[in-house]
Amino acid sequence: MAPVREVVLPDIGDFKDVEVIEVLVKPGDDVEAETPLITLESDKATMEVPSPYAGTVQSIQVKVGDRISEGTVILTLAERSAGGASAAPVPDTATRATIATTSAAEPPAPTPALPAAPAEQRPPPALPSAEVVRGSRAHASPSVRRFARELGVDLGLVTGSGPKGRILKDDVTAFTRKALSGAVIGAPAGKGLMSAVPPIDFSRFGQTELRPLSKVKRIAAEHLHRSWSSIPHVTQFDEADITDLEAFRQAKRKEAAQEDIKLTLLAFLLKATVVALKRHPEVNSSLTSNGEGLVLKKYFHIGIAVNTDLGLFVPVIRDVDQKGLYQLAAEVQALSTRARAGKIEPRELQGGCFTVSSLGGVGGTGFTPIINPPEVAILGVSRAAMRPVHDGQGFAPRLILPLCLSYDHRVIDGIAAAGFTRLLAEVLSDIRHALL
Ligand code: CAO
Repeated sequence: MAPVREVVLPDIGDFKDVEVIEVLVKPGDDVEAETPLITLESDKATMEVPSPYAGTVQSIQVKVGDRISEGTVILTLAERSAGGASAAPVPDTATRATIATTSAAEPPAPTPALPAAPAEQRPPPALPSAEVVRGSRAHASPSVRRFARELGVDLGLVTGSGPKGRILKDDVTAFTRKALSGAVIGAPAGKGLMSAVPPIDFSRFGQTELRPLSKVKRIAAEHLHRSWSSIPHVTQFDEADITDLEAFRQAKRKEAAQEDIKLTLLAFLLKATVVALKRHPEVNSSLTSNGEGLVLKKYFHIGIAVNTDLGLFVPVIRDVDQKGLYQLAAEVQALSTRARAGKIEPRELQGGCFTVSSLGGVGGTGFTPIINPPEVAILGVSRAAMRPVHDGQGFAPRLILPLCLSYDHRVIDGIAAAGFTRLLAEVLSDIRHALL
């Protein structure tokens, strides 16, 4: 007969009286070595206790809510040998479980590049999608994360009903049910979202050619769809008179060129954006996953939409507030060159607070960019053009830059958005505003 052994909680470091938040097995379950048995949660971490060997669970000695410490008996297990039948001898030391520690906030996975929506950086290697990134900040145990991953559920969209808002398995199940019934907007995207259009045989109407979408474009499509369908977007338009700024840029271009820097308008836009973000902190924020609060960011990392043959990438320029115009211009140049060569690192796509999408090099008078979640606003910039502007006495030719700010109306109200773009326009019209 297989020997029945007690599985006890091993040494888990400085933790004592740690709460059991999940019991993952029941009597009669066959488990393998390393199968998670229970989940513990302390102030600092969520930990799974795996089985020390294969066997059949006989009885369980702990329940959810219990507080346990090293040496507490968790359950009894009838040990199974490799052949499946009789028992292997148990080591003379007490049976030891090992601890797999998973911080409640796992390190974020590489962030997707979002254009006016996201596109994952990713030539060859497959990057995790935005839902994984968002979900990684959710409060959930490793087993619930696994469960959500299997179902393709973005934990960032699920409201937790457990203690301290923790997401339980039942919450994921309920969310999935709602999503399947169409009650959740922007939920489990995946293929479902993209297959809304019924297959049509276009060859009935004429000659066609099938061109597969790149991986970047496919992932971007999902992000765009999710952002567009789950965030109430409003776009605020404004114009900046950049005549003086352009004169200054032209005056500095040669000097910059001597340092191999192409001083384009984008560097000025980044700098001006920081001024506006500082005065409008809600624009530099993210909604908490339960939608009940705002995370205000005290750093200024700004993503720039870069068009490449693979699709759109949004590499992030860090600490824009601490950098000069030449350095910003050099970084824009370096990042866009690397993005186009497919050489952007995943970490360079992470951590953005706000995105600037400039179509100024191409043309157009305005567009409605799509927010790059978890950000709450994105600035679109179209091509500046000379226009006659009345100065009270007569018309004068002025260089006018169109600005388009799309914002999440749950977070930012219309007055704030208009204030943001107005301030941006003022700073760009007279860069001395940046000093105020
Ligand atoms: N108005 C007029 N001219 C502009 C301008 C504007 N708003 N913005 C840029 N230009 C000019 C530049 O100054 C440059 O001219 P000069 O050589 O005389 O200086 C020229 O247009 C080309 O600029 P650029 O686009 O190469 O450089 P940039 O720094 O302005 O932009 C980058 C860099 C990476 C943002 C840009 O190349 C790019 O990829 N833009 C596309 C982003 C995109 O697709 N967004 C849409 C997302 S929605 O799907």
